Amino acid sequence: MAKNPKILSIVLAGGEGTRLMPLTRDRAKPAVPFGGVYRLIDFPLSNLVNSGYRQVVVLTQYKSHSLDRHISQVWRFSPLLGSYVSPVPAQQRLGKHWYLGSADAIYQTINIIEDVQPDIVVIVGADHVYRMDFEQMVQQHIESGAEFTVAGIRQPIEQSNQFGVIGVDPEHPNMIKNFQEKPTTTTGLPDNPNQILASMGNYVANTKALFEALALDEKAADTKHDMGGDIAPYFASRNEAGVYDFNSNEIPGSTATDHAYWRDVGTIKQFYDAHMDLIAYVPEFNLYNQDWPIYTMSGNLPPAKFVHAGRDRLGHATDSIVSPGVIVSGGEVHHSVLSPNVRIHSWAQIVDSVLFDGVVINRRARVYKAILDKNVVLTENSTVGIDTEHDLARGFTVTPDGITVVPKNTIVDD
Ligand code: ADQ
Repeated sequence: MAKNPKILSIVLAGGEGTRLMPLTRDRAKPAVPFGGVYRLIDFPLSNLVNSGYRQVVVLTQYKSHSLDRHISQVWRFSPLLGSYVSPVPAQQRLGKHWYLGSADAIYQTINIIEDVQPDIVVIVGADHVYRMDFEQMVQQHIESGAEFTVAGIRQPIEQSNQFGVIGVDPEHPNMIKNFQEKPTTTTGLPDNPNQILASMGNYVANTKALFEALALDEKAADTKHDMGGDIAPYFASRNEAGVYDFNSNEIPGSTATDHAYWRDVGTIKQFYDAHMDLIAYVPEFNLYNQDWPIYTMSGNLPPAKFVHAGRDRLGHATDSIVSPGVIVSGGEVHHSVLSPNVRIHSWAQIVDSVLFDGVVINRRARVYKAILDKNVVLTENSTVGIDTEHDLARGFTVTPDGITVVPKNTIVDD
């Protein structure tokens, strides 16, 4: 391996995100707004850029229009300086099919990787909220001699069917003995039977070995062409897979509270909870750590404004994140996330909720424990999340935990 290996990063951004419906009705999961001003893809891309990796291809596929637009508007680097983030849509390059799985998506992009000729490929998912210095993982990968390294994090054993489960070799704790994708039953870790070591879906691979694995996988009969389901187990079976412990990743400016924070936001409940983590008194995930910034661009917007519209109409927000372009005029907001251009009018109440761009809450309307997608309008006196039976009857999504989701552009009129 060269002293300064050439690194190409690949972001897998083609997932459908069916469990996030209706937020993924019109957009790819990585394009789902998060934390007021961001989209999910801003997290992996910020991590890559902060790690010093500026040659990035983003593999898109499903409803990728808003994702492509966001990448080209926000993440345009100077190709002159050798830095780029390029969206690569599925192209049916190697046959008349869309990408079958994440491994096939990379295989179909092989010509782009060959053009760059990297020594190492860093492959990351696009659906998680976290900070990570990939350079630390790459260093361990090189030192360990593994052909393929998987980032691992401890998770409760009950969730093993949602993750790739890593079995570590007790004699060589940096190497993977076996890898099972989303097993229905598994055993816990030797030092804690209630936990497993889960794959984070982030991989570092030597390019040559990866190409060989992908080419074999492409021809195999019994495969889902999936990085977690097929490629990671292939390297594990050859004793060539290493594991990188995410807990050892050091981020400048992080605190004991948000060290090694990582959330899969694949379901509405997880997505909602991760928002609540942002607004906790001591945030579980600190957006304000400028030593490892999360980048985005939310347009040329004026600052947020709070209007005292009358004696009992003191427009205010507490324990909340309020984005640029918002006006809270005579309404109350508590423990909520407001995205740009939201309007809250007199006597309205918003509690424990997440409002996307352009939402309008008219007078005396009330919102509790809800996610309102882009441009939702609540007419005067209407409610969301107050009566979940009524929400269901109106066709809104209500999770078993009582989170109501109102789809994009809905006019809520009781
Ligand atoms: P999942 O997230 O269930 O598990 P998958 O649906 O393949 O796996 O998604 C992984 C990433 O690839 C996501 O970012 C997704 O958007 C993207 N993706 C999926 N299909 C794609 C395609 N055809 N083209 C481009 N991108 C695609 C994975 C691993 C598990 C691991 C969890 C961690 O398989 O082993 O534990 O991530 O959340």
